[in-house]
Amino acid sequence: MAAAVVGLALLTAAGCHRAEVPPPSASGRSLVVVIEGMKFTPSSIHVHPGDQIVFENHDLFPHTATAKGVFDSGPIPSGKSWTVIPPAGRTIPFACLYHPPMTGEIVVEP
Ligand SMILES: [Cu+2]
Repeated sequence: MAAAVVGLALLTAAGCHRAEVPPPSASGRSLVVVIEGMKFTPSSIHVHPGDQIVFENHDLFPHTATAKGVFDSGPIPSGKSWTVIPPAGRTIPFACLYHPPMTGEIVVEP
């Protein structure tokens, strides 16, 4: 019983900072793209297959991370994040649906 309580406490402590971010897959890394000041930073992200990208919205209003036909975050509210594992074998341009000048690209390296 005591062990279970300790385990729960550890889970809670580990999960409190970014509870919304799923753990990376066994083979993947986790890279963060900050959305702030109407920009994606970095705007060009190089990843390997299986890596996940976490889009964190630090602005005070919603943005999206949208690559038409590939992925669409939907609105990411202020202070929230959204995670995607991009498909392998291509370069994926993306943008914010609300602010078309906000663009970036994901280069998935072999
Ligand atoms: Cu936007």
